[in-house]
Amino acid sequence: MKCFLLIACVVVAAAAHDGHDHSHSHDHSHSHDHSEKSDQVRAIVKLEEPNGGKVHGNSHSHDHSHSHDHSEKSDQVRAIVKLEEPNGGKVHGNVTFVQEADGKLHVQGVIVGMPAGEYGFHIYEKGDITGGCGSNGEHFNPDNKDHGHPKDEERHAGDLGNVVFNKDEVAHVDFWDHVIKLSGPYSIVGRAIVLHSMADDYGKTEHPDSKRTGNAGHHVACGVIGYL
Ligand SMILES: [Cu+2]
Ligand SMILES: [Zn+2]
Repeated sequence: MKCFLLIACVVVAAAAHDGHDHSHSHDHSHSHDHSEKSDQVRAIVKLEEPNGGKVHGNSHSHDHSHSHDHSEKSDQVRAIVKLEEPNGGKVHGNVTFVQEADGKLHVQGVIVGMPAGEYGFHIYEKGDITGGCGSNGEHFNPDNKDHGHPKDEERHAGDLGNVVFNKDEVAHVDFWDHVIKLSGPYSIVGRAIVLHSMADDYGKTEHPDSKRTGNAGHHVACGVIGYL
């Protein structure tokens, strides 16, 4: 997310992207384009002026060659999300995602503002937070599975389990996930992450919402994941 000389800055998010790459080799025939809604890829953005609103920074134009730069880090893909509670709530935090060489995604960050306890932490299919934290669709679920524990075979890709807040209302998030990625059909970039009001039951209870949402209550804080 770049904020150079801007009053407000944004993450452009995939609102309804299925992650598939439709590469047509027959470029001559476009007459059927967009006839089906399913091929339509859309995005949305919510512009906001950050707290304090102090505009600063310089727009560096690194137009010279970077070909030899980042020789060690060039394969490392990273993303970040700033979680916020809508309407001035106190829950907030930053979480980063680093794609490791073994394919696992390292999820690391700090979230503050919830009483001691466990709270569901999930990726949602849409990056639409125009309606607060409630407009981002369902759990990201490209394989059409039931809700589950992150270590289960049967789980939504977006099921990251619970985060644990201590008595100081701080959660130190630090784990690896083997399903979500930062590119391809399991990419979480452009989608929303949500912190719930209750613990995720991992799809293991008789509650009617258990297999769909983990019965984790409402959406307290959220943010849209963007490349770092
Ligand atoms: Cu959820
Ligand atoms: Zn789920």
